[in-house]
Amino acid sequence: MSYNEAKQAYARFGVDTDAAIAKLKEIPVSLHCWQGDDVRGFDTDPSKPLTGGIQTTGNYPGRAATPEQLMADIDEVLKLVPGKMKLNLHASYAIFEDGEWADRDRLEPKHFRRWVEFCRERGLGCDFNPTFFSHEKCDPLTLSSPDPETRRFWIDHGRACIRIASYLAEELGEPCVMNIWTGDGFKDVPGDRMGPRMRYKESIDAILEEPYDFTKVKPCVESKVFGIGVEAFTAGSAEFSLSYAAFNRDKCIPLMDNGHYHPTEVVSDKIPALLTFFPEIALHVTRPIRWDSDHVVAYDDETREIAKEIIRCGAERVDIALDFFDAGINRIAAWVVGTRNLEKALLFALLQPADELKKLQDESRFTELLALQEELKTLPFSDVWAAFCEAEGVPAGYEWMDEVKAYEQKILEERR
Ligand code: RNT
Ligand code: ZN
Repeated sequence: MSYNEAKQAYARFGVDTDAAIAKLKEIPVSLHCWQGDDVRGFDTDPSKPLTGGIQTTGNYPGRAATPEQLMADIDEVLKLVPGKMKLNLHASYAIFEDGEWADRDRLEPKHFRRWVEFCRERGLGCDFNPTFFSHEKCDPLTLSSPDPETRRFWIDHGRACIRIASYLAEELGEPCVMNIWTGDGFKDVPGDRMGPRMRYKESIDAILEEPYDFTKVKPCVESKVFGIGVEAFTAGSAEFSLSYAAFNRDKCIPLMDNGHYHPTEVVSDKIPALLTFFPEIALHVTRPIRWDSDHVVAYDDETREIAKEIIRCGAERVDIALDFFDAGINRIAAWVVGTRNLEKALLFALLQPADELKKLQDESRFTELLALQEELKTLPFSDVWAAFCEAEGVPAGYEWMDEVKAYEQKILEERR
């Protein structure tokens, strides 16, 4: 079928495909740099383990080990994904020049100068994350540690990151979402739950005392139910993080990662729940399998449901970021598949006759509501997707894989 026929098929349901494509082009999605190197970064010894309750599994060859390699890999991904991207960096991706090195409490904007150049040349905005893991100062706690010196170090890190986030926003002319997540927690039943929570709260308060313009720097607090090695307790639980954000609405926003809840909970449903009260929320889109496994985002029911809620509630109120890392398959392919899938889900959502569906529900016409939603699933979506990809200058179909294979042969295999 051609795009024109697809356009007519959707028009019969009152959906304007041109408008959907135009809208999708304007919705920023933050591309996480950490898929390229298994969340290693450049500021610590790469042979040391990843800590903080997260884990990458697999050792597919070709991991990016230098800033140049990671930048080249990101460029390869950008060639193959449609849509408006931002880059999402972690503090551990600081680039030190001339043999200089700075610990995390001493990081400065200049350590991200090359990332600014990278983003500017490609017209990308940039988001940022303090890195409260994979570091010797995790005792293993960070912001909730009972040791004031440990807390001081990590508070200083958070404050340094606010300054860096301001710099990124200023230089690139787009707001910088700065996400606070720690793996603070315990493997087994704690002897004290309140202490760590109170310290965590006070530490985040101290970080947010660093001055910033909330229209440009958007600190978030990301919650989590459990992690590897921190199965029994996490300081930044859902109730803690949400309450923190609610009580500090004038200076931070809540972030939901859809891998961070009990397996039968869905983030799609939580989006309008939070947007009832918060002007803006942030998301990490991932795919949990039985746990927070951070599999590559699939074009599955929950991803589509998340996308529908983003679109229906207003994409301008949701900061969308990707957060997955698979070291068991070609990392570039993993990035491309997951990112294209989120874009597909957003397009699918934009191609829903939202007003009609709402009307059917409000008029209690539930038979038609079900029937119509099922009918929409088999409209010629792939033709609209192809038109979107074409307009964005990226391959529409599986031919993108040829490009990844060629890159693997030419570049990745050289890294062995
Ligand atoms: C971990 C959190 C966190 C990290 C990144 C690397 O469970 O989801 O967002 O994945 O910051
Ligand atoms: Zn996350």
